[in-house]
Amino acid sequence: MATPNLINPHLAGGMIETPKFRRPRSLRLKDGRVIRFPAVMGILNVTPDSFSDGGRYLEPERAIEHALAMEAAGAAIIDIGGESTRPAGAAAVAVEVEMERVLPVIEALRGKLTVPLSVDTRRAVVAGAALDEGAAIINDISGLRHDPAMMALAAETGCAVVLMHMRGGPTDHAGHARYRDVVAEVSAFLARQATVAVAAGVVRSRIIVDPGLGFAKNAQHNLELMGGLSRICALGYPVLVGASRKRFVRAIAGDSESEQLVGTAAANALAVGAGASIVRVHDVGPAVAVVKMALAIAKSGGG
Ligand code: HH2
Repeated sequence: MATPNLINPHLAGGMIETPKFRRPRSLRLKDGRVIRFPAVMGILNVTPDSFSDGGRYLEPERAIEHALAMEAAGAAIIDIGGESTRPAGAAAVAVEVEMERVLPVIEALRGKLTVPLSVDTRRAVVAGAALDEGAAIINDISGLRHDPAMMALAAETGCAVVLMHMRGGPTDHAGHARYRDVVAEVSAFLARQATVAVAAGVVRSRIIVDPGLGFAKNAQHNLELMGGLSRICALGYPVLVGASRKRFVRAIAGDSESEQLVGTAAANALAVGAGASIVRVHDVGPAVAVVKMALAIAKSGGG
């Protein structure tokens, strides 16, 4: 008979059900390539104004070089974006500008890069052109809601999608950071949006969900989402976590380069420990080591 554990009721042998989930092992893309989890996604911002690396990879040659370096360092996905979404009121770029930034780089990487490319965009024309050039994943910070054509594009092409939670748009999301229970509200949104996507024809096994750290969330919300990540993982979709160098990490761990790196590493280790499948990072090499270590602990059978 189960003996109630009076110190921690959650350990009361079988009396209280805690959510059970297993991290998905992998995701198979339409072209047959497989992403094994947990995986590191390397950030390639082809922008002049991204919050931490704006301007560094605006030249196509430098962007291409950086993508290949991130692959060599162990990135399993390269996420290319041509529009900054930083919270300090990022300026929306014209669709032509976004295309001019990302398409030549995607085209140049075809045949050179073996890992899949995701395109970080809210616009269906950009995503469609990127998929035509060889991208395999749409990473849409609006969760396929900003552009009415995005859902149909994802369904028709059979690509993988990242559905991220946010409220408002890139310029005004900070004003929407109000929740009663941020973990419950974000989980409910992600579950609902994934269901909507499946109903629209998006391949269920190619949906990745993302709590959207820093998007319509203050530091406390981000911390609560990190602390409650296993509840989001329990939805059953691979979970992507983008904590890299974000403001809440810098506010807590410190603003120097090494403090940002270590703060990001701590967040990523805990994310993988909680069941996350993908960490989105600027510094791929350190993140690969962190993921290996966190996975080894998670698989140890201890505890
Ligand atoms: N964060 C940023 C951009 N895209 N996509 C997903 N799925 N999740 C995230 O957390 C996420 C994202 C913001 O970071 P960054 O790309 O470094 O900056 P910027 O938007 O200024 O280019």
